[in-house]
Amino acid sequence: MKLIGSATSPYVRRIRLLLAANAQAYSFTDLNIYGEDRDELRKRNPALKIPVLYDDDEILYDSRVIFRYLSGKLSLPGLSWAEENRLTVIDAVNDSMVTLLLSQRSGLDTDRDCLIFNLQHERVEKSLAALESWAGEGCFEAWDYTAICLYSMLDWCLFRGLIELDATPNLSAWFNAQQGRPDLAKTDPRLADQ
Ligand SMILES: N[C@@H](CCC(=O)N[C@@H](CS)C(=O)NCC(=O)O)C(=O)O
Repeated sequence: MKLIGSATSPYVRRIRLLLAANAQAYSFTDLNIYGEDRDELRKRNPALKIPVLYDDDEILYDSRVIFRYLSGKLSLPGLSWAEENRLTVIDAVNDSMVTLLLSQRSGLDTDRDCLIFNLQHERVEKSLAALESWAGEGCFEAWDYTAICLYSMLDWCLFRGLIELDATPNLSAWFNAQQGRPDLAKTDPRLADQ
């Protein structure tokens, strides 16, 4: 198996953590998708996004599709509808935060009162409130795919300075309880030099 991604991407990290949790060997290609490796990304995925997984004759785009593929291949339990919904909410925060970060890097003031930024801020607020409540109900106790995705998203947002966990005590306690898990240190986005 070959995983194409970057050392900072939370969507790639979730797949790296899933593969590691299931002792699946793979090679990792670390691309700078907004810089010198853009041409390589163009060759790998017409949607111009990472992660991309290669396995035998299969090429899979999108972490959700990659998870479906791996759960079949590695005989992992699939997601319940409730877990699918929680994953959608995790992805909602992640996608909005990527939009806000790229807007900031484009020189835009994301605190400005304008529709596109207001929508992202509102989505993040509502979604984090739902995740806080699910964390309080113990929905992320097992280190399964949704927990891996939640951790990868929160840690990336913290790494990029996009959130603080003070206002969400359940998420904060849950996040702190995960520290020391194997493979988290190896996949820490802070190790990346891009
Ligand atoms: N729905 C996709 C989202 C992947 C995604 O947004 N990846 C980011 C990196 S963190 C990316 O490739 N961004 C490129 C862009 O937006 O131009 C997935 O789950 O794989």
